[in-house]
Amino acid sequence: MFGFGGGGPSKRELWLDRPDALDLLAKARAPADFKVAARDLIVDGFAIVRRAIAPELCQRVIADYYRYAEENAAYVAQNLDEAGREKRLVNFHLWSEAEMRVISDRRMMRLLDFLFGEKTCVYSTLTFKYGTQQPIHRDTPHFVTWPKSRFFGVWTALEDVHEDAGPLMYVKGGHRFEMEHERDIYRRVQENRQDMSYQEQIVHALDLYNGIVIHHSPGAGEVVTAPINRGDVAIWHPQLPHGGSPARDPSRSRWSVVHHAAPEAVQLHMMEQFFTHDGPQPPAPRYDFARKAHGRKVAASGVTAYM
Ligand SMILES: O=C(O)CCC(=O)C(=O)O
Repeated sequence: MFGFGGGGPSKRELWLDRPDALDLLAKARAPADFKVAARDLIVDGFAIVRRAIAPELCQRVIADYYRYAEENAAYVAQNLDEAGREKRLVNFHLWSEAEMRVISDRRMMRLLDFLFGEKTCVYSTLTFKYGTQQPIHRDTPHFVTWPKSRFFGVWTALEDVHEDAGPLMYVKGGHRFEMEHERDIYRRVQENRQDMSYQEQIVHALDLYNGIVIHHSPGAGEVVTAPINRGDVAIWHPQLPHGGSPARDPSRSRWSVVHHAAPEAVQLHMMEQFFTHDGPQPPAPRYDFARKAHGRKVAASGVTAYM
């Protein structure tokens, strides 16, 4: 594995988040393009690796999706949004060998190993036929780890992203702003909303958290859209505010797959733990690994389904 030699950073923190991250990077042993990606993540919270995935493989994922849709026509018809477009498909890599290949690409995985400083596994995926138009948000509540920030969103364009299709957007450098601690937000909800059930309180805490991210984002950095073409892979820091920009033409496709990447030694936890779990020790493990794909462990953490 590429890295830092004997005196490298400890695994207690993401080395990219250390105040001396750029010095560490200068000393690291890694290919030049890995270092560029690491630098962009340190400074901007966002990096693009151009032409990382072969165009033919991207096309095979789309062809697999059409085969899936044909074989599951009734299920697809039940999962359309108000505009009649398919919703996002979770864990399509468990159905499509081509998608599994995209997300476990050998070189991208080695880059992620370098960024985490430890071996990366395959966790879960979302496959999008259309732009998400999702408001600016941080992913941390949905993919929380102990130690913190052991997560990257890894987004592959399966086709060239047209500017009218709602390109990915993000707040440049926005991964650095501090906000009220999540357990303080939850405590406030517990105190003030005793009329709510536990689940409602968690969802309300998430709404407040997302509101704070949206409120702080404009002052934290420039909001930019990323020009991304087929086979390019974008990686974002877990704390980076990002989303899908509004689509001028929502009927235009924007084929893409996002892989939620974590080290195999660290479990990804969900928003209940994010708001309620205290202390340095992680909660009990949630999932096991069912198999390996291209030398990488694959989490047994769900099924292929629309969401
Ligand atoms: O693909 C997009 O438009 C946004 C995706 C996103 O925000 C996410 O997966 O967290």
